[in-house]
Amino acid sequence: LALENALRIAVKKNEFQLYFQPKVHAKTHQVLGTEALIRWASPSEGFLSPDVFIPKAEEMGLIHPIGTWVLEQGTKMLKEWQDKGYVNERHTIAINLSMRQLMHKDLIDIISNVLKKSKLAPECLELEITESIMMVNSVQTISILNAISELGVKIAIDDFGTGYSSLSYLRLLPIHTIKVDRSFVQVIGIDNGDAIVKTIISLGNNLGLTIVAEGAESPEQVTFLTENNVDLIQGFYFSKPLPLEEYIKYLKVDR
Ligand code: G
Ligand code: G
Ligand code: MN
Ligand code: NA
Repeated sequence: LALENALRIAVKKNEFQLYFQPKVHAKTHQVLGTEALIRWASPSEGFLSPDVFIPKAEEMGLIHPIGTWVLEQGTKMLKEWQDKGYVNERHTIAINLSMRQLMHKDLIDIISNVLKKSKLAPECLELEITESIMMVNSVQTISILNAISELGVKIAIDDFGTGYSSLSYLRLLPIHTIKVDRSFVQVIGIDNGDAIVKTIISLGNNLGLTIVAEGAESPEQVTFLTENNVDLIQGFYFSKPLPLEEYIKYLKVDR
């Protein structure tokens, strides 16, 4: 109950912050995109992980105002970085969508509105949906994803490889990117980890998808992923998620 009250206050007072984690081009290490990750330091509850408060916000229906704020703030920030020349016009921002957000009747209007308001090119916005959501392969999911795609917005499958879902959705739906789950990246060099990662990458490449590897922490992992033709790498090896000012500093460093 304390958490619920704190969350209601947090929405009212807007106690949230976005952090940004770079996605770098594997071959050149150029920063080509960022993932926006919400953070909440509650005056009463302290720092809480989104793993804890996002499911709570879903239960309470508060995910919608929170999710809309993330979309507004994220698109606004990226447009500002583009206008200031910190990043180029093709730099993307990835924003996570929960199940309830995806199913919300106003989602398409909300996305159109934030694009209009921010003046961000739709192609620069990527929405991350977990593979487990794709398992609910309903008519509704398909029509929502098609509508998002028709706006020009890209769709990424987050935590790819962990959802045990049928692969047929990759062919049937407007998917642009797969994000190789970090549990696979972590087993590079261990047992059959290499074979699994190579297989996921070639699956993605054969389907013409952009492949992002998540959770790369070591130089060995980065080398392996690059040699095996991953497009983009995201992970602590390059940077942890950073608050706005630090992320801008990161962008300004020549690489
Ligand atoms: O950033 P971190 O590893 O703490 O994120 C934990 C989980 O919270 C991840 O699964 C991530 O996708 C999710 N998450 C982070 N930010 C957001 C957000 O803005 N919206 C939603 N729906 N999930 C988020
Ligand atoms: O579920 P999702 O992929 O959206 O979660 C993203 C989260 O993964 C980020 O919040 C971030 O904290 C975490 N993350 C990003 N890079 C690394 C990494 O290299 N190692 C670990 N352990 N976690 C990472
Ligand atoms: Mn994600
Ligand atoms: Na993930």
